[in-house]
Amino acid sequence: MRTQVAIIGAGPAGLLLSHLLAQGGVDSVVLETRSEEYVAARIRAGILEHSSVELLESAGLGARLRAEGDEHRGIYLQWPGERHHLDFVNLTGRSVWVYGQTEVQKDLIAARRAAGQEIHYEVSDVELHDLEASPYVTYTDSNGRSARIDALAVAGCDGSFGVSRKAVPAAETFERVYPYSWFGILADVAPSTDELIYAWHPDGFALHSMRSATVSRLYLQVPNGTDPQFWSDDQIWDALATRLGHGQNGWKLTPGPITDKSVLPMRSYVQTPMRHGNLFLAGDAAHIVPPTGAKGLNLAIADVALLSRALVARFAGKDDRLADAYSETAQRRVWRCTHFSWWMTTMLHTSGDPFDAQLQLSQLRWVASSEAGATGLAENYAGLPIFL
Ligand code: FAS
Ligand code: PHB
Repeated sequence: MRTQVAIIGAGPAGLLLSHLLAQGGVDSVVLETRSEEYVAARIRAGILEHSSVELLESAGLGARLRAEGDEHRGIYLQWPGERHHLDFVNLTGRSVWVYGQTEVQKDLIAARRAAGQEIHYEVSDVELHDLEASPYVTYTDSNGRSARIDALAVAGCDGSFGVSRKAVPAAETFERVYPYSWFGILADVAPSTDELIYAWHPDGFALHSMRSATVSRLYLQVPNGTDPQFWSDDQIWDALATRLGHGQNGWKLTPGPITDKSVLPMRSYVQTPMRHGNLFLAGDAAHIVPPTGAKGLNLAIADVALLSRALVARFAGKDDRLADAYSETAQRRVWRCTHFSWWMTTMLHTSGDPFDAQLQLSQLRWVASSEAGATGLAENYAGLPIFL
């Protein structure tokens, strides 16, 4: 098989890249280890920042988002006895949208199918070869047959457990593992809030998010290694109620049937460079952020926006300048989002250390009371323009 770009991974990065390349007249083939059903159903991110929504709309992928998504002006910061709304639109003119990653993935799968995109699911033994000269990818297809794709470039969009990041020799890596995890639940109950509540509490962080008017998404800070089955539904709702301020100023958290439980470890990871010869990394293949800043999916989208422009210029316009600058350009945003996600995480998650607790509460009071502090959070959360 021959193509211009061999894309490894059919998550949001891989599928959006194939979509944007096709719009630029560049053909690609996508390889994915999992089944289409599995990839479509994975429960992950929930927030699209302003630039992501603009990009998806400009790519013709915004119809269902606008119809079924929910535009939010901002978030609430909560701590015992206090709750403050940060209005991103007043502060920065930019909003965010609640639209689950599963929905983005379904829209991308539908768009790629309609375009006749070649996606090979349930492949295995993917290996990258001759990346500095004439790259090719070998793999075993879903029928157990050996196969090969010759390409002009390879896009590593295979996430944090893929093969692409390991194909970059002498890569420099940066990692910070946090001493806690997120226990996430989906519940068939209307959200008890109109916008997200990020709550600091001595018992630990909690987040009230949502997926729709009838489905809530909530998270609890738990120790690493927590077994989701260890917590009863009542214990989960009790802890959420305590941490989110149930009963404070008449506010109530309404519990409901829990339909999914998962524990997500938290780490920051950045690998540089994001290019080696004709291999380009995008999304979780190159970086991981703790979900506190709602940046994971949005950063993948931003990488792909840059990479697609670079590869279209390279193949359609015979101009290598954007491709040569890709890693450095992408890393500026990667580190901005990595810092913001670390800052939100360390400000909101308790460590048990009383000195830390006072620092965290002081930060929260400053952000909630100072327009400069609130604007700083709003600018980063609602997101900076993709093409800085
Ligand atoms: P993805 O991991 O989504 O996709 C990579 C794809 O490559 C996968 O489909 C994988 O099967 C495939 N693959 C792997 N190895 C391969 C190989 N060798 N060959 C072919 N294919 C291969 N972000 C948030 O902002 N908020 C959240 O709440 C949040 N929750 C998360 C929960 C979990 C459990 C995880 C793991 C991540 C979460 N994230 C969250 C981050 C997440 O949204 C990622 O940022 C986003 O999925 C990145 O998209 P991709 O880069 O496409 O990587
Ligand atoms: C989610 O809805 O899954 C979500 C929202 C905001 C975050 C993390 C996760 O910071």
